Amino acid sequence: MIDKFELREDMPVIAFIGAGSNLGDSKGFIHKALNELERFKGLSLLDISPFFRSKPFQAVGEDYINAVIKVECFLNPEDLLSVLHSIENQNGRLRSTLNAPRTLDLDVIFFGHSQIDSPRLKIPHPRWRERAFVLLPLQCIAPERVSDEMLKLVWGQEIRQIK
Ligand code: PH2
Ligand code: MG
Ligand code: MG
Repeated sequence: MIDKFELREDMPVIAFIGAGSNLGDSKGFIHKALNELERFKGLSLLDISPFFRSKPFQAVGEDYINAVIKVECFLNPEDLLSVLHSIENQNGRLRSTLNAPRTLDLDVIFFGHSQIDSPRLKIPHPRWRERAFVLLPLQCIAPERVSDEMLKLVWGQEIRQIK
């Protein structure tokens, strides 16, 4: 798949990816995503947060497992999104209704400090500040991106670190 993409080896960008799953072997799907990301030539895995378990937020189904992944990215953001979609698809992701339970969801939270607002991609992720399942894992690997003020606003969302 990498053949389609132009690598920008001169200008890698640090990106953060939110991973979530609430269907099937959730931890297994996130581990598989990490393996896929690691093998991918246009990305290097820099860090992974602990895993967190949380109640579905504005969604239904089983509890979610969530984590945030830090990568060095040699792709443009649109291509990164395509890579994430293909990893989701390989892991049985079906797209039925909005926020339906899913085997694997990989969202770009940040792409460096870029702000992108295209029909296909919005970066930073439009709802990252509203979600304890993004803020708590992110704080573990990028504390400079998360303030106490932000954490106060998600206080009350049911979430706990599991590993
Ligand atoms: N993802 C959603 C909607 N709600 N809730 C939790 N706890 N974790 C998620 O990853 C999540 C969610 C849409 O992508
Ligand atoms: Mg999502
Ligand atoms: Mg998504």
